[in-house]
Amino acid sequence: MVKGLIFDLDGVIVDTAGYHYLAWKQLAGEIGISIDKEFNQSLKGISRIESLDKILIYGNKEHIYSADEKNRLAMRKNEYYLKLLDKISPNDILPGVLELITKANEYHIPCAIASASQNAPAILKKLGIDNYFAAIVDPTTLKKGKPDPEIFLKAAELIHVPPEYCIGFEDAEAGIQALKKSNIYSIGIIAEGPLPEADQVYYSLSEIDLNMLFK
Ligand code: B16
Ligand code: MG
Repeated sequence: MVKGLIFDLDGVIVDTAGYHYLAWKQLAGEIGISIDKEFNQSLKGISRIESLDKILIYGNKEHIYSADEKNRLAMRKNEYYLKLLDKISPNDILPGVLELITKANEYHIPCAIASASQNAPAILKKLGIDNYFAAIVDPTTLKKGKPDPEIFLKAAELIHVPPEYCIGFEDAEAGIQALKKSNIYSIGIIAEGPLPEADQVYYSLSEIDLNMLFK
């Protein structure tokens, strides 16, 4: 029986991956590293600083910057990203999201956000759906990112629902692995690559039969 829903943000509720890519591409270009869309796939679902580390390793520049310099680079990328995010509006909510969270609210099933993004509260506000969520995990409070289960276990705790009564929605492999380790039933939303470890997969949340889900 479903008693709580836990959502990843980027790739599940809104497609911000393209904006992350453009912002990283600009930053990486400025420090002499060229990244492409295929490489960007490996940044999905992982934190800002881990993404920067991966880019530096990819460009053989992992030993050049101090921790402070890396923080400044990550902040600069976030400024580029926030500028791009200016454009987002409720029209960018991915298909099926509104129907799902509306129905969940009707049934008094709490919804939570388990996103690696520190920008999640601002993005949900811009999309006009922040009120649908009973909890948003603050990723800065976590010891480990996905694929560690911590973020999903925290989300379940915040909505007071045992993990085994939750369903988690994810578009990244690391997120599906985190759900598995949390003992949360996983629904994978496929953007590009397959998600073989997910319990169920869809191309869009709009394909889900809500009557079946809440049965
Ligand atoms: P920020 P998700 C993740 O969102 C993105 O997929 C990932 O590419 C990004 O690096 C991460 O958020 C951190 O985002 O820089 O905004 O804090 O998929 O976990 O919702
Ligand atoms: Mg995601």
